Amino acid sequence: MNETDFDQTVNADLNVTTSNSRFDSPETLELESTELENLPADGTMQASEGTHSGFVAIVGKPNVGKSTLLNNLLGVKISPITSKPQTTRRGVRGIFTTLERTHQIVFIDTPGLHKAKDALGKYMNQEVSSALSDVDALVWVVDLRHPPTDEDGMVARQIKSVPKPLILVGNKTDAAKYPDEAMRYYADLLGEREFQQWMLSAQNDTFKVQELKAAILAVLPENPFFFPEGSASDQTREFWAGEIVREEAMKRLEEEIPYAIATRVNHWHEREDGLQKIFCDLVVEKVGHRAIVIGKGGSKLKEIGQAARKQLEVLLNTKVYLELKVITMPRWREDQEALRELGYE
Ligand SMILES: Nc1nc2c(ncn2[C@@H]2O[C@H](COP(=O)(O)OP(=O)(O)OP(=O)(O)O)[C@@H](O)[C@H]2O)c(=O)[nH]1
Ligand SMILES: [Mg+2]
Repeated sequence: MNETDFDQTVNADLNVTTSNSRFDSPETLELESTELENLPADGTMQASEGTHSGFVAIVGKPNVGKSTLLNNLLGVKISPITSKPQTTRRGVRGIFTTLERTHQIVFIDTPGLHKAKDALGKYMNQEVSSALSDVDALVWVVDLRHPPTDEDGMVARQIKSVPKPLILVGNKTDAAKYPDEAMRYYADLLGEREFQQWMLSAQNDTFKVQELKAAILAVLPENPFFFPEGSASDQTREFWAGEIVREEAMKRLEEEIPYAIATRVNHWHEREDGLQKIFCDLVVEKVGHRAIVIGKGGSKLKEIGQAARKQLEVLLNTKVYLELKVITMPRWREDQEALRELGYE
């Protein structure tokens, strides 16, 4: 999309509606679960001879740049990115197949491993363990601006026992004062464990990120492809769009509120002229939070909605109508049923 196309689309209407009950949202609407691309071809894997493929988990503590790295490895926005820790909540797969159709990497972007305080946090850490339970290679991302913390120690302990090729990626070299020293501290946490190491800026070093991808391709075992060629992710388009809305909301909210927000796309309608009509709930935990998310005269919600719609329009390369509805689900982060309803299961 060029600059002119973009200008034409930003003026589309934005509808903002609000509500304060978890029961008055259109939860009963059926999700049209159209995949962003395609789901794994279960039982129909392409048994091409001599292909290499595998699952590669991207792990690390929160906020080190795992999702930034994934998006840049793929050149596609798969995962949300914010400056706030614990942005990624669910393991998300991003798929890369070489043009020659000889290799396929199924990356798994994982939530940051941390000391969980609630059921959501436990779910997030569980997502990391489950990603690690069946991988062919591991990428451990660390933040070279700082020496390791307890949380890095937790990650190192978990990955040390996984007997698969390990690549340690020291990230944020652009902003690190003592990257070499920091890298040595992180490497020390791995003890005698064998690993390759890379230092780069996931955000800026396009060339190095592609070199890293080549290094990952080189360690893939011989396997048939797990996903059809052309697949980009295993997420539904609804989940993916909800993540874009959550990203824009998290960026604009402070203190505990970003963590108490969830999003859920209830309905997605594609009009004949190509307009994508997306109806999304923004879930908060408290009535007080609801007021902040809406803002004076609806200003904050409008800002979130406009930014999310703009991003969706660019990423989908088409016009988008986005309707946001704020609903309150008290203590949803502690409520297993609510977590399931919100896609965290
Ligand atoms: N300076 C600098 N910042 C970076 C780099 N890579 C990522 N960041 C920033 O680090 C912050 C966290 O990035 P994410 O990609 O969301 O990190 P994450 O590890 O996925 O975080 P969680 O999902 O919360 O675990 C964002 O503000 C990014 O813009 C980098 O190479 N240099
Ligand atoms: Mg992330």
